[in-house]
Amino acid sequence: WQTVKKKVSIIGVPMDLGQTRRGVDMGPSAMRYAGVIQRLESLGYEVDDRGDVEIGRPGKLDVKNEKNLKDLDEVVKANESLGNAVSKVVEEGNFPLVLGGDHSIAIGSLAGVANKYENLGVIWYDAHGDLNTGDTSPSGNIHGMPLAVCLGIGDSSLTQIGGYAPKIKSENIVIVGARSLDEGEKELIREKGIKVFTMHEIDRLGMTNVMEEAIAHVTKKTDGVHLSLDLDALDPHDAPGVGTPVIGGTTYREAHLAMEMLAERDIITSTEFVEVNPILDNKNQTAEAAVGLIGSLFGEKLL
Ligand code: 6HN
Ligand code: MN
Ligand code: MN
Ligand code: MN
Repeated sequence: WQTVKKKVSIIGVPMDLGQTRRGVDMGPSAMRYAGVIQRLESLGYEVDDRGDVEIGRPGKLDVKNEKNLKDLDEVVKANESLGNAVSKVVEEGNFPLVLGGDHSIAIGSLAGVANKYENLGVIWYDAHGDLNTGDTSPSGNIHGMPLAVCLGIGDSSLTQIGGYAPKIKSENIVIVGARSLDEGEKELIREKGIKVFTMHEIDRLGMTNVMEEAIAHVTKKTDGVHLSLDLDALDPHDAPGVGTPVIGGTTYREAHLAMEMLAERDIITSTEFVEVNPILDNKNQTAEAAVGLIGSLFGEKLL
């Protein structure tokens, strides 16, 4: 009964230089080990695993430069190659599924997809806004900056990855699950009028209404939607293997509901699952949660 579906191309990005907790480079392996390929194949997809993007090793770990951008050169280089790899997948008509790696890799994913659409929408499912720049970041960690970078805000070596900027417009973004925002990020959200569903709205309205509104928002003026899913959006109880856990997150079930609603509406045209850190995990629980969510996003149903 299975119908012919789009081919899914997997790209692993063992990137850990966008932050300072080692181990997130093992995220792609952990999700492969948790059966991501078999999961998609069992849903009737043809899966083509393109292996991993090469990540440079810095001479000294966590080098912070005068720009407050740690390991900038390596992060730029890796995201340029990721952008090229993703761009190729889209040109071949396949669906890009990017496995991270820390969230700095969203810069490369979006560089590879955004110029294939007139107006790309983005759902940023995350505890954080990832809207810092070197000027506002408390950490200098580039994984806290990719959404700003894709809006064209930040150091030009980052915003110009893929050779164009900006990748997306602020009106086509929705952040879901936020509960930790730095001052500069709050200012940017207000200034740009970025739509944010914090945990408060999720508690108050329920995930069903939040996702209805989020989907309406990102589909209004767009011709494609990228889902950037940071596992730390889930509560640390359900996803302990992440580098920057924040208490009070969405439950395992709420996250599945969100994915199931996206599958029903069939709006997602590319995605990445990031921040799985097996060293901080509990018996691969977080990678398994990620693979379960990927299953739901690709249409898995119990009956
Ligand atoms: N992430 N806002 C903090 C920072 O250092 O900029 C945390 C960022 C976390 C980023 O989880 O992808
Ligand atoms: Mn993030
Ligand atoms: Mn996060
Ligand atoms: Mn499910």
